[in-house]
Amino acid sequence: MWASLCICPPPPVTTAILSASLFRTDAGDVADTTDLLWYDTGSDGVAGVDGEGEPGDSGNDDYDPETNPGGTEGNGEWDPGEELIYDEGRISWGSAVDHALYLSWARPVNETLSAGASVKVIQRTLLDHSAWGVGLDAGVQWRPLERFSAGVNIQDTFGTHVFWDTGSSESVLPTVKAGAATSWNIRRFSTVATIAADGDFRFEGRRYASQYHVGEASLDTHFGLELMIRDRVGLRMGSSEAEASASVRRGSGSGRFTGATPSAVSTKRHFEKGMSHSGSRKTCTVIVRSRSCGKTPKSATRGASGRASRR
Ligand SMILES: [Ca+2]
Ligand SMILES: [Ca+2]
Repeated sequence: MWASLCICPPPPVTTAILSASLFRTDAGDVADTTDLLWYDTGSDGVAGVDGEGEPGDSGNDDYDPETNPGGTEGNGEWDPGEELIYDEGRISWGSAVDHALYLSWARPVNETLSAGASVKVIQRTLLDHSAWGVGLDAGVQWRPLERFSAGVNIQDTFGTHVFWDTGSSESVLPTVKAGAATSWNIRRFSTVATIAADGDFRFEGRRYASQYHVGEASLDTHFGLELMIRDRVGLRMGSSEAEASASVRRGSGSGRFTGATPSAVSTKRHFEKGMSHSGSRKTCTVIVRSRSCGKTPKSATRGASGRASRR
């Protein structure tokens, strides 16, 4: 949640940046159920009965290669609505691994606006099969005030297309993420408070799987509050898709609002180190080239790296 919230507003991009990031995620114990048997009842789920309005049924779901080739009952294929017969002996287990290479670019447009884009190449392995995909993310950030920023990020801008070795393909429809954050110093308690909110707008018919929906469009929201005390301990609370959470984090990341230098340096070291681990997710980021346009190069490096490493 916090990664998507970007609770620490990134500093303005004052340097043109090119970077490369490599992500790896994996999941074990993925069930392979392709050997399970099923009741070939048709999409209505009832043997000997013709469903109405079900895909391929048209009032008659009995499969016949000549008179009803679209029938789903007795066609020897597992169709939506047909019940699987659970048999543990027919289930095998494997793993799923995703690798994603991001090639990112960002640059300032003017004093308050910056823009960036990432091309992503995806290699996916699921059980005994693999796939390749490619996609594009693009975004803009607007920072009219020192302590306020807003941004829009269009993920999978043209749809991310994944092609499997089975000959099938799938695509991910674009997601529009829009958000804003503001921070202010509470000097009396040496604390920086940050409030952030963003929303994921999707157009893939998630309906009741989302928080709000109208037709094919849906919205999921994220809200967060962080209190960074003495630039050492961050107290966080918030909600993601209406599920509340809280955490404590150590160290800085919002030093921009308290002097910038320590956190900028520590973040720079982080990326110089090259790799971080978070559960089964690993990230490697390399700044390929940066061209200074003046102003705060350390902060700019930190921001561009952070932008490149989020997904
Ligand atoms: Ca039937
Ligand atoms: Ca069937």
